[in-house]
Amino acid sequence: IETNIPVQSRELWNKHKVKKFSTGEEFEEKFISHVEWTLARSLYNCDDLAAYQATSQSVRDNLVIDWNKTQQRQTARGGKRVYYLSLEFLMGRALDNALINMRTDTSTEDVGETDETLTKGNTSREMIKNAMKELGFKLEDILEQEPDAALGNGGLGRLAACFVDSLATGNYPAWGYGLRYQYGIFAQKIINGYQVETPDYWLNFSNPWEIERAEIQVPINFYGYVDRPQGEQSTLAPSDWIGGERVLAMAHDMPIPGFKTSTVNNLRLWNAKPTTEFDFSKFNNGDYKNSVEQQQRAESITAVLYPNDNFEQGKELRLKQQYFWCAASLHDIVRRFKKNKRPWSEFPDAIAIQLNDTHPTMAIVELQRILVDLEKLDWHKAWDIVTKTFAYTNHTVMQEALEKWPVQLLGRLLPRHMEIIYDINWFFLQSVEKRFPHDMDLLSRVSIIEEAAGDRQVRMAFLAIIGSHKVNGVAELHSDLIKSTIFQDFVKIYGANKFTNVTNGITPRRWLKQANPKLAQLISETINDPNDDYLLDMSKLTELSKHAEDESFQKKWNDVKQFNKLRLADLIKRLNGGVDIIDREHIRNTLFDIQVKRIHEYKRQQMNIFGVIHRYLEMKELLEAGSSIEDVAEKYPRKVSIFGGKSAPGYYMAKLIIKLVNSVAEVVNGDTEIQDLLKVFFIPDYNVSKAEIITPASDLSEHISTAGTEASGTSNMKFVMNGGLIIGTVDGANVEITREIGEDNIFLFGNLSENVDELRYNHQFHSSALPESLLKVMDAVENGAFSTENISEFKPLIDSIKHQGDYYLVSDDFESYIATQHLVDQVYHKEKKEWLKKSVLSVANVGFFSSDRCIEEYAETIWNAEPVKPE
Ligand code: NTF
Repeated sequence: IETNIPVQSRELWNKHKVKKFSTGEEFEEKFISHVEWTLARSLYNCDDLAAYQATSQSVRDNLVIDWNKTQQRQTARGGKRVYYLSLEFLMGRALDNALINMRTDTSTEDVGETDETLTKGNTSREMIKNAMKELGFKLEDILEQEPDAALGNGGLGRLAACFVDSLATGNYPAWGYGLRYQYGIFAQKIINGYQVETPDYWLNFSNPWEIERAEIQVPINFYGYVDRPQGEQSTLAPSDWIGGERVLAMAHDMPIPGFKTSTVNNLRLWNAKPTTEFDFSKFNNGDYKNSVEQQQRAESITAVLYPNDNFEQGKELRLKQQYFWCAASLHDIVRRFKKNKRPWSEFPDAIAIQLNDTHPTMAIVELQRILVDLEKLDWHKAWDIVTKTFAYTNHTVMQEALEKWPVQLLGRLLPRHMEIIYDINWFFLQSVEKRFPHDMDLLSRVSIIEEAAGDRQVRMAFLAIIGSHKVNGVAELHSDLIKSTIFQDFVKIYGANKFTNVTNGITPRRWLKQANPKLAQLISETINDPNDDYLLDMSKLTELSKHAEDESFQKKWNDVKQFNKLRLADLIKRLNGGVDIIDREHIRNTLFDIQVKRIHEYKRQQMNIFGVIHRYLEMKELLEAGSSIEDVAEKYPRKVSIFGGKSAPGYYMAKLIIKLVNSVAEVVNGDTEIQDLLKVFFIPDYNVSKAEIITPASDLSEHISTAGTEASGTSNMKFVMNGGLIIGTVDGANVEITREIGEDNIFLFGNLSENVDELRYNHQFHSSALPESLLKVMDAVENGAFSTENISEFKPLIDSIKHQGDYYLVSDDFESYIATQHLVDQVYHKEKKEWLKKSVLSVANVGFFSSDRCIEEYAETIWNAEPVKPE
């Protein structure tokens, strides 16, 4: 590896080499030096926030040492590098995760010896917890000081976060590339039952986890025009793009520690800055204010994350974000490649780039531009390199989420890229025409340019397929669906081998060890794995099966669940203004039924709340008919129905669902007649750190999307990993979860995806009778049973089912949903041993859903990349 330091000086460098702390005492020393030097504070003004900052800085120092060594090692070994391009990384908090993953031992590379005790599962966390105590702080309180890094909307962004954890853990030379938004996903407040969005200015107190790389600044152009040498007509020839607006992309790096390895990878996030160039003509015209304002406009590019999940809005600033990020990342990747002076043809052997959905599709076009315009490669040679480098992951089949950009907008913002897209399309359509002559319909169906009446649009998914060598879906059912629906023609053109499946996964470090320390401890004791090796090899969990029916083990298992339910009850009390709605006395016999995820009609939170209303009405009817409360409890035993999730700010129906949940909660929780048999709560501001409390506390969680709409889902995996059972439709990864854990251990219901088209057709053309149970619920809602001021407030929710074709098929699945909920009640309350057995068996067989398995599959079948292990 190159260096500017003269040979005779290097010895001195080695003599003063920085060292990691590896004992509690060394940590304490570090901590205090950060309080004094980094924060310029002291013993007399170190509050919890300062203690969090100093702890994080100290831990970061350790990570940076390993980060540097990892980068040197990966460069020296020269293996294939993987780049994961994602517009969202929903990281959550970093400190606790670092404490769990980090190795405090001085790595074997330089010292050649390791302190055995420090390589054990949880030792570094325990050590720091004790040291913090000695310093006068409680680790748990310190961890609470950290704001979530909420740079994502939901599943897609959280998947990226789990993937970078697994990439580091598997020792892959892999970087994530994203944007450093100043505002993450908005914070959700619930005011009078309505969602209110407030800005999430997460960088308020400086972020100890980022390393600002002021020296890495990439100029990025927008607008302008294209210039070609005199007489050159062809757009295929090297061309000059004369940009009209220029901003700088500045790098910020976040160290990503692997678990039980000294590999620390990098997540590079770009921040937009004005250039130092100054418009002197404006200035000279006395327009100083305007010329400064124009400069400031640059910062707006990375100001805010677009808050839509499974929906694309098509705003110019969003396209600017996408290109800004793609161009900066590719510039960085190409610069690193060029250092090695390898021929361009070896680019795909050195580099794999994974596109997380179509958001980074412009990277395909940008690489082609770099190769043709700047590096002067022949068009076809360049295109061969491009397609061998990229692979694309699709995360949805829903039309409203598929990206399309107006040709007019794209051509104005990125004129050279628009030419290149036309040329890509031209060669592609020519090849199609050759294989399927005279099929004009096919040509117009697969064209990158959609020629709809009015404005022409660029179909980003098609561009991503054409520019990639592999396309994958995120669960088996979904990967089959994309082949038979939205990408059907492309299967015909490229053959089925280009399309593959990699079922999603989650990291067991955060979602088991960190979120559920009690369960993790019980597991490691039970399977006799004191060093937590099962977190790397989840097949070890199958050992648990042996104990599934052992009564004393079941008791311990249940105790952990009750502990976690109490922890959630505390959170709910705090969020409810200190008012406790959960009867702690009976918490063991209270079923916690949870649905937390983005609010979306396709995810059917409306069906869940209709189910709650149905239950409530039935209970009231029984009481009115003279039943005793004991009799009611017999049929409708204790239950807390918990909701949580954000709606996109402009999504009217989703916001109405939130309001309905809160209105129902108010009525039900305030009804003393039903005593404590039913409670409803909407958890405001659902995010990663709340999920870490909520997930371990579920008895039952709901994954009830209309069949064929949820590509995978990942919270389903999290709940199962924490011993919760699932009520769900035959959709997304629920199918594989069923296969892995066994169909006896999951409550499936509802119509299958192959029947959805026909059911929708029936709704459109025959007014089919709605089930009694649902009509009863709708009547109550329509008659204002849950309305406060405006009786017809919830009418749109009813109408969409009754009069607008019931697109999400609530009426078709409602009865089987209610019947299945009834079965759940029976098993939970009457057959507790059966329930606990199902819970244990679920965890025993959840191993497949570790994101480590996903990453191995991507590495083997898509990237052809190998780990680079520390010696
Ligand atoms: C989401 N897609 C899907 O809706 C989830 O089912 C899936 O688990 C995650 O991706 C992760 O794969 C999107 O957010 C998007 F953008 F594609 F619509």
